[in-house]
Amino acid sequence: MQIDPVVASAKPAPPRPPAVELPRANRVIQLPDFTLDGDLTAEQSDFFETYGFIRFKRFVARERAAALYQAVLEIDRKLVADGREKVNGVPLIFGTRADGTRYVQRIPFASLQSDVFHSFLQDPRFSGITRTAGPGYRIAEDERDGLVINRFRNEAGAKYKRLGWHTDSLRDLFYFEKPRRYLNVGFYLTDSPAEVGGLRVLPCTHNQPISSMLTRKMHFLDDAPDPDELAITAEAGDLTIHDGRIWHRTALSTLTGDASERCVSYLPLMDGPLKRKTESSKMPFYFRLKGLVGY
Ligand SMILES: O=C(O)CCC(=O)C(=O)O
Ligand SMILES: [Fe+2]
Repeated sequence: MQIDPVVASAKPAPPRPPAVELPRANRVIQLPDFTLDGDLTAEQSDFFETYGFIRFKRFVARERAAALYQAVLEIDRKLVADGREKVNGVPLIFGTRADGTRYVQRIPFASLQSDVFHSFLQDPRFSGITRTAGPGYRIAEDERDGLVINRFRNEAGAKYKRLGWHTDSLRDLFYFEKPRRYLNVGFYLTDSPAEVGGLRVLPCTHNQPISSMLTRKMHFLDDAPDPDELAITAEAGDLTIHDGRIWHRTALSTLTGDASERCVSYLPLMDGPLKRKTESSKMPFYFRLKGLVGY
């Protein structure tokens, strides 16, 4: 039978499959659109304690996130202009543009370098999150790596494109401390749809024994998608919290160049002994491990 071309083209177009398919866990675990007004509600705390992560929509308006992103670019320009290689002993990770100029892909201690970020941390809702973390927790602005800004990009000169599976608590061992609960508060400066790769977590693994925290996967070397992983997508202005003991990775963007940039800051909330970093602090051993796997 001959198909009349006019009739054929009048048919509704079949629904377009999403550019990037989300992992199957995303079809089972719906990420609720929580918002954070003061302290976490009982429902929000339950979600966080159950899964080991939580996402809050519109922690700040897109415009504020865009202004904070401009502050990132300012910190970047200053670090490059000053020829800095480290901040408080923590190495910077650089990418190289096609014209040979450098940009910083991992900026530690950002709030010590920028009033804009320091004031951002004075938002009373951060104290609410700190209270949720537990008594004695504090915002670690000058400990470990302080407020870290990551700029993942997928392009030829980029050094920081993705991250293999890891737990953040492994760091504790390199500081000769028993891994304990510490929370990583993520703030999204740019949009993070599935296309730009982004955070993949293994829900509930924050409740694992230390043995599986160490050995479930090869830290940073294993980059393979896990059948049980969940993708955390977000928009500029959203905020996430994940437990440092949860297994997670950063997936490579399917886009390239500027469209692939995913800029997320991480703020550690810690308790325990206070070990302030200064310009005379030594490079943490942890970075040798990262260096070995090419970051
Ligand atoms: O890409 C992310 O959101 C997570 C980055 C991360 O896991 C890390 O810097 O330790
Ligand atoms: Fe991490």
